[in-house]
Amino acid sequence: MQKVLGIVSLTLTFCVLLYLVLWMNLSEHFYSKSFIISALILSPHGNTRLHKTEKPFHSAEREVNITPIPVLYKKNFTKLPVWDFEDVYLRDHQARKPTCPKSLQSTEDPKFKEAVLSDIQLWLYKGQLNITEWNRLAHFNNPFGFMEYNYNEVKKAVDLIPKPKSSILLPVPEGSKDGCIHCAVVGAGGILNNSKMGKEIDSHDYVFRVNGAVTQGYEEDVGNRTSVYVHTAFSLYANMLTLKKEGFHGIPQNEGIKYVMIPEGLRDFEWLQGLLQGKVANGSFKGVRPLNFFNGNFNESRFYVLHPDFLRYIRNRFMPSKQMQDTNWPLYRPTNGAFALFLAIHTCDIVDAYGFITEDHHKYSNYYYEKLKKRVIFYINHDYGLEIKTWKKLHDSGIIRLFQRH
Ligand SMILES: *[C@@H]1O[C@H](CO)[C@@H](O)[C@H](O)[C@H]1NC(C)=O
Ligand SMILES: *[C@@H]1O[C@H](CO)[C@@H](O)[C@H](O)[C@H]1NC(C)=O
Ligand SMILES: *[C@@H]1O[C@H](CO)[C@@H](O)[C@H](O)[C@H]1NC(C)=O
Ligand SMILES: *[C@@H]1O[C@H](CO)[C@@H](O)[C@H](O)[C@H]1NC(C)=O
Ligand SMILES: *[C@@H]1O[C@H](CO)[C@@H](O)[C@H](O)[C@H]1NC(C)=O
Ligand SMILES: CC(=O)N[C@H]1CO[C@H](CO)[C@@H](O)[C@@H]1O
Repeated sequence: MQKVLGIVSLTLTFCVLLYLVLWMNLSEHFYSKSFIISALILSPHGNTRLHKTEKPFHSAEREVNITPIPVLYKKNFTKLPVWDFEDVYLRDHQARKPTCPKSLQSTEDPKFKEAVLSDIQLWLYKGQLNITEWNRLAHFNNPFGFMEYNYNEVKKAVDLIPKPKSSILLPVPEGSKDGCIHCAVVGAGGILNNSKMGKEIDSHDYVFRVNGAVTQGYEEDVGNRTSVYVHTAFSLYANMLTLKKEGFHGIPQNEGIKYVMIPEGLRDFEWLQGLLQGKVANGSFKGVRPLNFFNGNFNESRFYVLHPDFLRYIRNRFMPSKQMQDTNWPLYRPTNGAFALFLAIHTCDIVDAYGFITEDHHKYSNYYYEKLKKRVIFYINHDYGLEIKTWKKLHDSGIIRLFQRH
């Protein structure tokens, strides 16, 4: 038996190598230097050390007549493939420059300072996706890129996404005394049950919420304001169906609210096309009218879609999981709450996190809005142990303040 397994795995390895060699030859006209798969080395801090080539990835000479690269398939890789341009991200020249002396961006924490890119491109919108960009992003699995997808399908959707008037999600509030943006990010953790944190949460300049952001009936514990609502197509759709009796009658509607979508996979691009054109034409949400979920409060100028580069940067530099090293690698991604928290870290100066997972999570219910205590459900596509450690570390190093109970 072992012998057979050995032969099978050898053969598989050989096939993958052969495929890569062939593919490298095919794609040589894109990259002067062929890519190298290097091992992803996780430092104890959680940062990623990646092999880098001497040459930057974008090179302007090869813009003419290029076509999308041949499709790469997740199942041809037994662990996360790491390309030499893995850790290269789009940057935003118009990124916010904090005016706040106490901004978390000016932390002395050496590990954080080394990892953070304060001008990382946050948003994906029309015109950004051309073939050069596609051929870079098609190397990364969703939601970190477009591996296995079709250029025309994704491009059709991306080219409908309105370009934000400004890269800056949240302005420094008028009349601010310290020039700082104070944000609360509220996860759904059961730790908030009976916490009486509502007033404190609402006293921030801005309140981020995510997924099933039920507030009605839980105001004392979680507050009632929402300034930024972070979601995926699935989280909107599923929470609307399942959380009605918990008081989730629709997504938050506060005046001026900003909606931020995490494009999780192809179905999100299908959803986006439906949102911006009327009805979803294909896929899991076929026939759905996404606009209905916004109860007439949808406004293109307050709608944002996160860029796959931002999501990959968060995974690579702050939340690389051991799961990326096994065959289930394509499943792993940080939770929507994690992306929301890192979005706040990149758009606010002072960030307080509530309802995020802690070491003592077994003491609390899974979600704050549950009537009966339920254990925290660990889904295979997330690494909860890593999230616990990450929030604790950010708290201990003074980057964020994490709500904990003892
Ligand atoms: C492709 O898009 C990227 C990112 O938006 C941009 O930097 C680059 O100049 C574009 N290339 C072409 C040929 O339009
Ligand atoms: C939140 O609650 C406060 C006080 O209970 C109320 O004055 C305010 O209108 C509520 N805000 C929203 C957005 O519901
Ligand atoms: C989506 O539907 C349209 C029209 O029905 C069709 O032309 C297109 O190929 C479909 N795309 C996918 C991905 O199925
Ligand atoms: C959309 O939001 C912007 C910015 O808040 C506002 O100026 C505009 O009037 C809104 N449009 C509609 C149709 O509500
Ligand atoms: C919420 O907290 C109250 C008071 O501590 C407790 O009685 C209740 O069981 C908790 N609910 C859940 C779902 O854990
Ligand atoms: C080299 C190799 O194994 N290629 C395979 C990658 O996955 C696709 C789709 O499943 C197959 O068609 C290829 O043969």
